[in-house]
Amino acid sequence: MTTEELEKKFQERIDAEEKIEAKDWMPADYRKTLIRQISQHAHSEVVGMLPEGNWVTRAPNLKRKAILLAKIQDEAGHGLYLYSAAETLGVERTDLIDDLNSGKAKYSSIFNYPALTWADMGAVGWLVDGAAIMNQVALCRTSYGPYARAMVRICKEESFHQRQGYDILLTLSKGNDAQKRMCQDAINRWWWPSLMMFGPPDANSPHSAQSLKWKIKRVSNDELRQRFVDMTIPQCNILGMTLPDPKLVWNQDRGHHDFGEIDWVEFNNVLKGNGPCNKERLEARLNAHNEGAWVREAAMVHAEKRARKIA
Ligand code: BYC
Repeated sequence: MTTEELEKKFQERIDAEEKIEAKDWMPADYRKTLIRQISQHAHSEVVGMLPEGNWVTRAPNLKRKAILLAKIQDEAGHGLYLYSAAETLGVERTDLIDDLNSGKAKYSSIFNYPALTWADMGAVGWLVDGAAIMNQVALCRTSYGPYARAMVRICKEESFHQRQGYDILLTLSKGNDAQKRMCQDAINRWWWPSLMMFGPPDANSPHSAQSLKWKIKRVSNDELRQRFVDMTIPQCNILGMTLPDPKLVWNQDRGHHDFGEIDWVEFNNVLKGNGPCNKERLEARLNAHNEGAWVREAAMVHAEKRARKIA
């Protein structure tokens, strides 16, 4: 078959909602796009542990600490499923991790913002995990089988993460004046960066059209963002808090909430490495990688010994 014929057959399989599996023929750009997206996603999970890790020793009680630890461990697990999914496409995990550590690879913009107070653990869980779930539930139906299957489990765990974040904020919102202020302040700081997580507007998203055609992405950046805004407002009302956007208003004609303009200059700056915590995050990743070298070496020696025993 010619490449054109193979591409046509491939698109027919996609249109028929068939899952593409690791050994199936796929266009080179489909593979490349998946490796890019899945590895960026894996890096986001791993870097996402850092702002929360910062609060483990300062959680207000043992129960909150145990829950936060479990959440952070889940994020590490998500990174591992996703690196495994990427490896099915013929890349080496070590190369992907090298790209993260050298600053070559992207990870979600959101993790370049600081977690300043305990309320940030609530806002991250509620808003950041909430935005992540909105995006990831759609990805459970992505056309690449190994990615779609990884997403199913990740989404189940993310739902618990969002609930724990909301629970932190609900407690603070019923607390004293200082706790209420802390709650509102965290929401104010995380709201706009959470909306940026969905990526640039559809009109400025270079990858969207092809990714939607290949059903790598199932819903556009703007549509997911809108769904997130609509979902979040009633939850915010229950908290008795406000969102930092004077333009947020229900639009009867559209059947959705209108909202203000996102600061895309800020977003692009964060992507270029100039966000408040970009340098700190990369340094922390690099240190963790270097300090963990002995664990990787020990695991390799153990695996080799086992392999020799079995042989
Ligand atoms: N941050 O054409 P576009 C989580 C980049 S957190 C950084 O729309 P695409 C977690 C994009 O990569 C969430 N970069 O791209 C939660 C591209 O750059 P390159 C992680 C961004 O790929 C709590 C360029 O901008 N989730 O899991 O079609 C705790 C043009 O964009 C961002 C995922 O990664 C951003 N926010 O759509 C712990 C979900 N937005 O590659 C962890 C999977 C855009 O050309 N990924 N860019 O240099 C996706 O669904 C899609 O990749 C995106 C972007 C919607 C993010």
